[in-house]
Amino acid sequence: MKADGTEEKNLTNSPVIMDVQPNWSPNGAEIVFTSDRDGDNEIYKMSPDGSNVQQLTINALDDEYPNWSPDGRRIAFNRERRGNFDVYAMRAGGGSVKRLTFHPAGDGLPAWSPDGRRIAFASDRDRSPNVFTMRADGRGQLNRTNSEAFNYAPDWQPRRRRPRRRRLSSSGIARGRVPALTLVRPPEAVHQQ
Ligand SMILES: [Ca+2]
Ligand SMILES: [Ca+2]
Repeated sequence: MKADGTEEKNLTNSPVIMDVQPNWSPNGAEIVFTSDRDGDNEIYKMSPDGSNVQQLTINALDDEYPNWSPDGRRIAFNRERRGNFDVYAMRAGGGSVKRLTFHPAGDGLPAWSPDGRRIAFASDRDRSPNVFTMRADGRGQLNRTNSEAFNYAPDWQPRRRRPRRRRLSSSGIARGRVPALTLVRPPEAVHQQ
């Protein structure tokens, strides 16, 4: 649909199966999304008009919450294996899947930083859900919110041409040397273990 909410169009035309979590490619040419059309959640992509649907993951595990890297080359997502959610990334065309988190707690809802060098994600490894960041290769995982309150579903503030300040700006989020993180998704988006 248009940005103002008009001209809504069903792109996937699937009455029973669930197609959710759409995320645009940086160049606007494709949309990646999650669907359970083959029996469990997989990552797919398609053209903005709904054509050219391509399946990117094929397995018996739940693959969800795809998020496109700013350079368009990788897609981060979370995968559940035996009740353990972790963040993975793969090539935008599928394949070259790399696991980025290995903690037994729930790790998911990845979001690339605008410069593509870091990935924010939610994890409940410190008891309650918090927003973490890591480098794109999975190293350097840091708890950014460090709170007993629920913090999840991170997103990054888009880069401005002339940023006045480079800090985390959302309320309740620690300040650091990374662009602003905001919390955008509702509580039910977090997987309960
Ligand atoms: Ca799957
Ligand atoms: Ca995990």
